Amino acid sequence: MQDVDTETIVFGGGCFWCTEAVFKMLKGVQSVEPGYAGGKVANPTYEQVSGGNTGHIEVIKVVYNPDEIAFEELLRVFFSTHDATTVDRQGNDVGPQYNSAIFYTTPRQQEKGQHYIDVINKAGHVQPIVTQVRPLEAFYPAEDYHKNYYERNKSAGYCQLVIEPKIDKVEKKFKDLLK
Ligand code: MHO
Repeated sequence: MQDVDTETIVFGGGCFWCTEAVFKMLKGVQSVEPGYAGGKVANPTYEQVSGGNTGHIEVIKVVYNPDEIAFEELLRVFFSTHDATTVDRQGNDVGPQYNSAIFYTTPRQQEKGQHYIDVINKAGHVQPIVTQVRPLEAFYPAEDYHKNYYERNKSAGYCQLVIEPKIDKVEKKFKDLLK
């Protein structure tokens, strides 16, 4: 099957084990791949990125069919499942690799992403959203052992404490978007 109808978006929303697990649940999402983006170092390793000096952010590359799931719906799930108000951290995970970011691949995604943030920030009900909206320059896939991490390690402490609550939230809040 040719992928003529799909679009790609790259999201940074904290640890990519979490974001991968969440976005794999959604209908219209054809693939989710953890990796690194936003920095200057080519083909970085997890250890390099964890060191905090590569400029890279832990991200997922999401390939979706916009006829089955709207970009706005992906944005709703994205902003509901991570804290977009903290710089250089996501919960207990601290470092620039945990920054919130949208790496767009189309002008429409840029516009919709920025608009979504502007609306929330203008309403002023929460701390300002600090999500970076940037063009995707390069995506570097993560090492194989990061792929399907949640599926393969459900009993690990991090998965139970940090990832499972996000999964539960999506199951309840976004029933209509599930596979
Ligand atoms: N604090 C977590 C983060 C993992 S994530 C892929 C850990 O080091 O286990 O950044």
